[in-house]
Amino acid sequence: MIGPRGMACAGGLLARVGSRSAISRVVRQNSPLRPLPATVTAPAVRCWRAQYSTKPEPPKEVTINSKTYPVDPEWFNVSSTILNLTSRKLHLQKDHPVSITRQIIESVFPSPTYLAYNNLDPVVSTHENFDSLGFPPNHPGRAKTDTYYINGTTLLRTHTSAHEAELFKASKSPGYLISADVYRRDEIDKSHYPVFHQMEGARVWDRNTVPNGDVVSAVYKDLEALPKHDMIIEDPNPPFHPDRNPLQPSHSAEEAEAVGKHLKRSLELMVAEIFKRVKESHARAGIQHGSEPLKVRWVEAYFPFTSPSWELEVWYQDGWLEILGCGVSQQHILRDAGVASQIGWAFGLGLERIAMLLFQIPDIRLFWSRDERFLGQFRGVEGDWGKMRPFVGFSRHPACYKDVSFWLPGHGGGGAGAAGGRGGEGEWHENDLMEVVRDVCGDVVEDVVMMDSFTHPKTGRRSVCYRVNYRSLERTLTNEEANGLHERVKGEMVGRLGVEIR
Ligand code: FA5
Ligand code: MG
Repeated sequence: MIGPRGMACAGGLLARVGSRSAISRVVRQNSPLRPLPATVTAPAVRCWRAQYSTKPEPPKEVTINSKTYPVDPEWFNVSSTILNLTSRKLHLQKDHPVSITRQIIESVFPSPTYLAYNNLDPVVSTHENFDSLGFPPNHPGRAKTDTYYINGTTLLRTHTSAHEAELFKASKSPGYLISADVYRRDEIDKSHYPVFHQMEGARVWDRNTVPNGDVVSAVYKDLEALPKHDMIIEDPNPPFHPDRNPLQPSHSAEEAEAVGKHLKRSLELMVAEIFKRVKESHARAGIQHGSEPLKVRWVEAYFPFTSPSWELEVWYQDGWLEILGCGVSQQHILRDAGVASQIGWAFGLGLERIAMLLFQIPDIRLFWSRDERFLGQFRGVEGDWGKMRPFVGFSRHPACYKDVSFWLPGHGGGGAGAAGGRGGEGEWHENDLMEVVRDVCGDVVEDVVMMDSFTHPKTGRRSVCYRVNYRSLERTLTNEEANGLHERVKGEMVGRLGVEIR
């Protein structure tokens, strides 16, 4: 499966911007590192370790959105690349596609039933992000390899659900919406980015205030009042399932079923609204629509804070794209928030994923672009959705992929986790590699894919091979530039992750 190492650029060699100054420009733009020569051999990388490893000394404290937090060097793992993104708030930028998408979704969940919160702080406690929601102590989401920590009890929220407890407690309206930036150490590909935007929604009914204490009738009455839609949606799932998707002990079957139906219809109406906008914008741009029918499906899911739970997926670019997770809220969250008599649902969706559908944006990195060729296409759309048009991509620049094979740190025996997975080989986790790639290369990497993994039969050491796909959205990368970046990635992998390049 592994291609020859050091494979030449697909097209990069033909690129015409290759010059020394182009290389140093990339170096300066993309990282705080000094430039390395374009080609280095593995042993050389190893001796540069001290010189080029840039794992920065953690600061004593960090200030995010004008609040200052003490740093614990044992926990701190937020790179400056990520810290710099905490101020961007794409969901609030006028005419930004993430903000436009937020507003369209808000229109489907109107006030006063749903109050909108768009300015909640991204720094939360481990209690808010995990404990209050019933995440078990050993949940992988808590690991430093998955989450950006400031200290042992303070982190960058990994999802908008971190605010559920406080908003249920405030209980200002029967429903709420949150939009916010969220942070995850995650893989690199076209639909994942370490900072993205979520929208959370919730709706409750109170047994103490609905007529006759009859929640089921109250929910069905509200369901009846919702508009209908004519989308065909695949949903083979039962309202709950004893093993796969259980009913909560304090809910009757009728209650869970009614709440689940209201939840699904509400979210389907959101999707219907998005697709109505897509269709109109295509018509405006003269694009024929309708040859392929819209495909949407519900699948069963699991979240510690809902049961039963589902995800909604949409067919996009030849695959199922997960756009949201949702379910009937765990009763303990409402009880702990002091509103035990309420029952309801919650959902969390990825705004970029929906914006990608809405505007036909092919790569999640584009949302962070400050390039006028990107931003200019949405100007004037906020407040006038009739101006919406599909995104016209820039010409696609050639990809340039490079492989890196290395021995994982630690000597043999690691066995357990697969190389891409959690645990096993001492401190190794794939997300650490992703972080190094982002730190060194910024947004010029399209994806990083594991190509091969094997364990040496005698020593028990594990070797893996990853392919890094270099492709800028904005310009052509030369083979020379990609080589320079790749060598620096390797140097950092040695210095920071303790791997041994093969
Ligand atoms: C959650 O974050 C849950 N908090 C959602 C939820 C809320 C469930 C309330 C139940 C009740 P999940 O990790 O699946 O779930 O993320 C939700 C959505 O965020 C995904 O469906 C996807 O659309 C988007 N998403 C997840 N990871 C990324 C990423 N790295 N980049 C962009 N979008 C992402
Ligand atoms: Mg999910």
